[in-house]
Amino acid sequence: MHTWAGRTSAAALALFILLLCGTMPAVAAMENYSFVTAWGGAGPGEGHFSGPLGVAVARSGSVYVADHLNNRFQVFDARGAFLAAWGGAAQLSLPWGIAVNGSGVAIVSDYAGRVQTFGPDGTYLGGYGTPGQFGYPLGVAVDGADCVYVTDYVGNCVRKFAPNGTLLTGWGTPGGGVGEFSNPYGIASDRAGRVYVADSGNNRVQVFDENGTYLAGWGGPGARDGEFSYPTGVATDNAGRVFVADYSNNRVQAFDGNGTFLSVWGTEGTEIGQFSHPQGIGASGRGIVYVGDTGNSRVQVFALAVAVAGGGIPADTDGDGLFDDVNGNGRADFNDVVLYFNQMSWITANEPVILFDYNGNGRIDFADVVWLFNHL
Ligand SMILES: [Ca+2]
Ligand SMILES: [Ca+2]
Ligand SMILES: [Ca+2]
Repeated sequence: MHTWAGRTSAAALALFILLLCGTMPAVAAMENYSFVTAWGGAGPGEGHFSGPLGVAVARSGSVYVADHLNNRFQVFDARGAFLAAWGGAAQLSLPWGIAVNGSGVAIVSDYAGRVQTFGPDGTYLGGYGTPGQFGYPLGVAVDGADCVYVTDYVGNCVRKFAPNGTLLTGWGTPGGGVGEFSNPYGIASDRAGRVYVADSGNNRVQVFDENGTYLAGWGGPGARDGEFSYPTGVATDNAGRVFVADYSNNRVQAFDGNGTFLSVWGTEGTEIGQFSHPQGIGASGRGIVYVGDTGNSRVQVFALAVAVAGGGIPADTDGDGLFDDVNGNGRADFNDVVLYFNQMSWITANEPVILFDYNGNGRIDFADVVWLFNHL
């Protein structure tokens, strides 16, 4: 009798699972971003901010932040350790946008209408554009060829410069039509050479090729998925995702390069994962996002973690920013060590390495397996 009942239950369960699978509606892939770490706090000291605005990630992985009211920019490692602060009131007046080219040169826009460049040691090098050329240079981006793109917030246009500073082209006029702008704010370039502009006053993102030909656009005013309320920062990761700081909605949205909605996170507030009028945004790797959480005087970091070998979404069980629960079952245990050891190549190829590089040497290796085992 007992056996019969057990068989019936198993059969019912199997049937239930079949029915469940058969009737599950197709749901668009939605990505989940996890909080990794945050740093900052209000003030003039090293590692503190007074209105962090533009955020850029260098090829080295260093994170550059335009520290607006402190008239400087600061450099951090990928986890937020302070490396340097450069500029100062004699050199920068309320810096806004920032980008870093392939040689580690920082390109910084400021309220005085300048786009200035600084070497990897902070030395002032020169600039882009001529005095008075910009109404209000704001967003700065650099492409794979080290060409520089600048949005002009009041001129309602984009200008593109060669690495040597020669003006190559420009596009945009005031308005709400295709290719027109209303206070263009952030700008980003992806690996395919596409240029993304946060067209803040039109509550949309517009995409252009490297010569300014319009390719795509998405958005509209509102607070639903894919809508914006004054989008400010825009950034791309190495896999072509587009991240937008949605200023008045106090959130970040993620899209693919054609505007397909992938994810959204954040509400207004001061807690972890909440924002106060975020403006700057930078991205690196596959889904690692650095947000200039302006009103909270901090940078918050988020990353896309995906399931490893059929497990759940990996997680950080103790809040140190390292994902020790590799199989996503809610705890760090020996199964995580085994899975990690068996999937090192896959993790390297598919996960944000920063989350799984326990010993911080920049790669996934056996030393991390040992670290995870010892961490149990
Ligand atoms: Ca952890
Ligand atoms: Ca686990
Ligand atoms: Ca490692």
